[in-house]
Amino acid sequence: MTYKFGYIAVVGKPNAGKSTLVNCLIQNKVAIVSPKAQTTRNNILGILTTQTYQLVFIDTPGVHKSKNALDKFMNKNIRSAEGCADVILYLIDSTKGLEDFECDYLKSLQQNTDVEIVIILNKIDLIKKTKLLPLLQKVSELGFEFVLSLSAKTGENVDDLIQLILQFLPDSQTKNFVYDENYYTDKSLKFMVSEIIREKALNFLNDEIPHGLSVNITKYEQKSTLLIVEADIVCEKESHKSIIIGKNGAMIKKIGQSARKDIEELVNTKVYLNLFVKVKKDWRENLNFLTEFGYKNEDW
Ligand SMILES: Nc1nc2c(ncn2[C@@H]2O[C@H](COP(=O)(O)OP(=O)(O)OP(=O)(O)O)[C@@H](O)[C@H]2O)c(=O)[nH]1
Ligand SMILES: [Mg+2]
Repeated sequence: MTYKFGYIAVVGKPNAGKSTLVNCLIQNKVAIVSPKAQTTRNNILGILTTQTYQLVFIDTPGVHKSKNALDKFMNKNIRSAEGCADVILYLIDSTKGLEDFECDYLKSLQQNTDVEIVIILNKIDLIKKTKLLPLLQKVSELGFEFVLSLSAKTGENVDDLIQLILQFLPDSQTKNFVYDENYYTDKSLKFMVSEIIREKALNFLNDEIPHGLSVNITKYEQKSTLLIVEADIVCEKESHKSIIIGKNGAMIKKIGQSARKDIEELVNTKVYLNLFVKVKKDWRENLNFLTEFGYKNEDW
């Protein structure tokens, strides 16, 4: 029997569907998803293990220009994922097409890496196949050989992607898996709990609070069959705080109820969840806050 192992970086613009694809590939939810741009902030590993291969997908934050310290942290994550990958998947939202800045990004990626880059035209469930032709043309003009169209949401063509990735990875006579076969992510349950709360907040709140939200777990205690979690939802303005709390606390209650349900499924025990809302002005610029919330670069 021969075995294969590889790291696969999943990159692309915010909202292209990277986290949805990683969840679909590993058939487990490791990364939160929302219609808002810049949902993912940390690199998250999604690990797919079978008898004969282990594929480690690195979900990354969306490629964007740095405006603040949090953006720099996110962009550094993308570069480190590209640096350690055996294969790079570049996701494009087919309904949006390819922007000029993405073409520049892709050209520099081609020049700076030796590994195979697969271009993925995602969200094909939303678009007629004939509408893909101009995009396919543009991608081939950029000189990319491997292009696959799929839907991360419905799973259409996702098996083909796995087969393509496997072709790029060398065979090994020994079982060269790096991760324990029982794990499907590198992240702790505590991290995933904080992300679930952030996902619910992002999904329930409208565009008035686009990116400036963070979740900080202040208490995480397992008491026999009950997990006690206390967390701060941190925003940047007093006006945002009122929106998050909602009329008579209705919004925070909705976020809490929905998060508790998902957390209970994740940890498989009853959960007591208590949420608070805190204002920390300009926290995305403040290195102390970023470190406190787990967004830390080694060189800070
Ligand atoms: N219809 C459809 N929607 C999709 C598909 N893939 C992703 N989406 C939706 O697109 C939105 C963004 O998806 P995410 O997976 O959060 O995108 P992302 O690339 O991880 O975004 P960031 O983390 O912000 O960089 C969500 O509303 C998803 O449900 C797809 O194949 N079809
Ligand atoms: Mg994401």
